[in-house]
Amino acid sequence: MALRTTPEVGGMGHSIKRKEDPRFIRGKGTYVDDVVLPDMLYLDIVRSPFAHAKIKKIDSTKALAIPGVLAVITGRDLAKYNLHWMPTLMSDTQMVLPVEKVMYQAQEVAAVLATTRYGAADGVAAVEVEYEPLPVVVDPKKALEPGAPVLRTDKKDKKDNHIWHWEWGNRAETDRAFTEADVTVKQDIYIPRIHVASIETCGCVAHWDKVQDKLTVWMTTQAPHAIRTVFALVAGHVGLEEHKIRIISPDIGGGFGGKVPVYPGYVIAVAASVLTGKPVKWIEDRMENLQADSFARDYHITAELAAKKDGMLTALRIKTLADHGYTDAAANPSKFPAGLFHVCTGSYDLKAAHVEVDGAYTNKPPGGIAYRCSFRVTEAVHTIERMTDLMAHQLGMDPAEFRIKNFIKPEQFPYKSALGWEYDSGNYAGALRKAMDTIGYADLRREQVEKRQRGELMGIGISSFTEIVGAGPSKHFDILGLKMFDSCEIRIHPTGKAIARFGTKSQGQGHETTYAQILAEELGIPAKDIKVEEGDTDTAPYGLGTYASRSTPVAGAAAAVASRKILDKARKIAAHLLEAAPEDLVYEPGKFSVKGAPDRAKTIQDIAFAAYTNHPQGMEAGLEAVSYYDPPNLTYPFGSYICVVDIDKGTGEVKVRRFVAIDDCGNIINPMIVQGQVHGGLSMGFAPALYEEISYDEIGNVQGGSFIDYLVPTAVETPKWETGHTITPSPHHPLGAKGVGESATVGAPAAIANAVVDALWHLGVRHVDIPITPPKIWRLLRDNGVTE
Ligand code: MCN
Ligand code: CUM
Repeated sequence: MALRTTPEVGGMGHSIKRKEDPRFIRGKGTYVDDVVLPDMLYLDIVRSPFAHAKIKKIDSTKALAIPGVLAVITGRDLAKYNLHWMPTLMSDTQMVLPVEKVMYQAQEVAAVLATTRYGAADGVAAVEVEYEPLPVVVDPKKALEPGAPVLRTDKKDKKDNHIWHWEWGNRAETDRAFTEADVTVKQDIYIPRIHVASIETCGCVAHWDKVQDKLTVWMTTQAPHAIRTVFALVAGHVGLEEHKIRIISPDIGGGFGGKVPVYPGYVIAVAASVLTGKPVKWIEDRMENLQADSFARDYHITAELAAKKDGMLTALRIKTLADHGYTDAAANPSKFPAGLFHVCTGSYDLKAAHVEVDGAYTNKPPGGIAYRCSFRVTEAVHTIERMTDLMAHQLGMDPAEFRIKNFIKPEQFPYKSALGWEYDSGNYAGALRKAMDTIGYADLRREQVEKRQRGELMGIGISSFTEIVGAGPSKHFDILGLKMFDSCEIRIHPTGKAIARFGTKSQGQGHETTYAQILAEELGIPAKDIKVEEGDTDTAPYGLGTYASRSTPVAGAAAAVASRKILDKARKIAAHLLEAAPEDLVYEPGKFSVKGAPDRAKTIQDIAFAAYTNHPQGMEAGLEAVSYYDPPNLTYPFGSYICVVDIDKGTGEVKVRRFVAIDDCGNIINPMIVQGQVHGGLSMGFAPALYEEISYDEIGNVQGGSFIDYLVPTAVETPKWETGHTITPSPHHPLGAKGVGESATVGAPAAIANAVVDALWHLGVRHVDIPITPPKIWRLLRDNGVTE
């Protein structure tokens, strides 16, 4: 996907042409930064060099002297309208701009509004801020110690940095199972902070049109309707009511979860447009994106697994400390502060489990957001897959056979897990055996034995993950109280062409293709005659957006249900045209015919025309339907991944020699798109396994704030993926489909980590935290007496 250069930054002749060319006023470009409006102003942001500091003074004099700089906006300016704080998606609060102090490095401090992008950037450099540094809390464990500086001094009654305690499962039963176990394993696992690296960073163009009394915001958001509601809730009191707000999410250059939250830049741009009456553009740069936008993971986990001598697993116990940065801005369903982490019993028939999570505030940007995660399922899967592997090795059993022995069996579905989830369908051994056959598992184990005798380090790692996607049954799933249904509205025009609009928003997942396929299949209208539209709140039906791989499970189901509503009416019109009873008609996609007389038939196109020209008396005209689909359950895609690694004893470098991924997402709508999703997802699982991590030094300086330090693997490092699938339909989804968008990212890291530990087990290595970097492995080899 190519990102267009910004016309006004492009610099050369063509940019001037583009500016003057009316086509580029909401013209040819397809991303937010391509939106260029007359008289548009530019916003750039002053950011804090300190992780925790009082703001003593903000001096704008020099900035305002720069030609083209119109204003410097501070927290005090926003405070006049009570817009300096806003709610997070987890009902915590976050600053739009600070009034008293900053809480993390790179936090927004003030914003500069100028007539050009360069002017705004020069203005940012000229704003002088006087800070008084405060003690910094980086480590969440230290944050919870008595005497730690209390960070959220804005919360009147807050006396510590503890956000919440959450636990799930049966503690007594679990403890009993541990007492009765023959073998137990225990492991600390840290899953570090990482950050998505979408090609396109975040940004918006906000345009308050006084004449129309309407705010239009083109913005990089995965959830346009929810954002509109949040804007109305935050700014309704200053006249921005929901019907006056239009959010347009145009093409998005990758979301991966990072474009779910509301970032301060959006809100300041809106405020600036309302105040000036002019359109305002804010586009963050790469470093701002990496340093200040919300982060994923950052879970400090202690896990324990119990088993009987014969290798039957009995219980799982987990304690986790979640580093949420300075505010809990996680994009989780509101009832689940740790997301769906409690799917951590994974693919195994565990009788007892108990999980506890504590959230802590630290001087870091908001954490707990997203990186292709399905609401903390990456953390859950990494934990259970590492622990299962540890147990298998501890018992001296083959990790594949050990898994097969402990899997939930096909006949146990629908399966109620010890932590309360009802898995819809699965055939875990089927997927694992297929992966083993594809990779040649038995031969690889023989090769490993030979290599080990020669002193070479080779490992084989497995991850047999279960995903949980498609939030959600609205009984349990909401975000800020908004129930997590999703929608599809279909209108069939008189000539038989159609438009279908959805509450979701593709960011590269190919919804335009796959939704059209669903509709074509159901209605018998060729896909090329169906226009799929998403992302405009003025036209699309309300929906909660695209994340947590919910589009197929929820909006995809809505497409099928809405189609079937259309067919109900189409049948009546066909009966009228054919002078037959509706129940005497047979339907095959695109055509109703009279039972026993196949020549007496009407196509969907005939019926569409009749719906506007010749519909039965008493029936409303038109051929339209809408479905707001509330799924009865989540869908549980799964898969088995096997990976072979070779480790260089001299450098500690891990090379992924082969990686076989067998995925099962139920019925597949488009095999090529699913394969693309799996390839991309595997690459985004490979990345944190071996490369990516954002850490902080002791005074909260971010390490990894640019692509020099934050290592995103390129095609050169990334292995060749060998993919395949099995098909176990979801029994409750109208198409038997399950989501797939995040499966591979959720499942892949454990396969790689397990392969590395498998290569080093005989040296006494029991665990390695991701990212598994060469220095980490080199040190382990040195400490275990292996050097070259
Ligand atoms: N699909 C299919 N058959 C199935 C399941 C899915 O053909 N049984 C197709 C779907 O129709 C859709 C695609 O695969 O075109 C992904 O569908 P789904 O699993 O429903 O996931 P979503 O569309 O809801 O996408 C969200 C998911 C998430 S949460 C992240 S994070 C992620 C991911 O998608 N971000 C992505 N994949 C991404 N891919 C791209 N290119 N860019 C992103 O930002
Ligand atoms: Cu958790 S990343 Mo996706 O859900 O947008």
